[in-house]
Amino acid sequence: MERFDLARALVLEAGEALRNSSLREDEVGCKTGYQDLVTRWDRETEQFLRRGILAAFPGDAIVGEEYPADNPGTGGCTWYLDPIDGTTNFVSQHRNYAVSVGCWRGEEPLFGLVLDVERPALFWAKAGEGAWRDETPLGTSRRRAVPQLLLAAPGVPATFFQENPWRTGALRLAREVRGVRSLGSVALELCALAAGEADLFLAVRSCPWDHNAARIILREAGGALCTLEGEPLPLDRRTTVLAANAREVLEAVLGDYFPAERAGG
Ligand code: 2AM
Ligand code: CA
Repeated sequence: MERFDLARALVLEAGEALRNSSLREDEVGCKTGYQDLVTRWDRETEQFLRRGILAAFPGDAIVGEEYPADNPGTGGCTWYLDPIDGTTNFVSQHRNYAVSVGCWRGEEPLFGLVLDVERPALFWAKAGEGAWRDETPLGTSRRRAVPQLLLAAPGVPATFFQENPWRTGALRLAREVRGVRSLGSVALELCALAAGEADLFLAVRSCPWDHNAARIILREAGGALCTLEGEPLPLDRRTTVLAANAREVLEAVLGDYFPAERAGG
């Protein structure tokens, strides 16, 4: 089986198990604090994905949220796994969470899959072949002027409330766009841009497993991403993320709202 077909089968099976799951309070644990949760389903789902991938492609490397990246790999491909993106939503709502699987060969994107588990809807893209939600082709919105744009911001406290170097620009942007929405899932919010249902995305902290699948989908749908310094998004470390429905919108917002950061100041 090819990597994409394997990934699709694993993601759908993981989603089925999560849809049927129930969670007791004593199965919810804290990582860095009470706002940073992990459940037995995060761990079991990541183990399920890891086992399936390594059984078929033992030389591949895996970077997942819940377990250390212990295998550097010999196959040249790296998989980025978030077993549950939106764990807080999983715990509190049992909806608005995703299974996210991205596969890269070095710096070259291969494919990304993001399953909106409860909808259910599978967002997917193979590099160079467009972006899809199930069987429907996706494209970003045509909105260009800031007052027309809907801003998706998954991490409200970190982006707008806590001190950070981008806060002044983020607050002004939030005031000047059409509206701000926060679903609480980096992967689903980037896919919302791919589907034309939001126009801008801002996160001051996002990890490789959060965005390395959805960024492929967004690029294939016509969108663009970079860091708040205007650099290409790194693959392998936590980063800020600015994403837009089009490259020209990304450049304009970066220049207007985050110019000092871009100049390195
Ligand atoms: P998670 O559900 O996999 O933890 C919510 O704010 C979004 O940001 C979710 O996509 C969440 O992913 C992610 N997130 C939560 N805490 C984070 C952190 N400390 N660094 C980076 N991303 C985080
Ligand atoms: Ca997660």
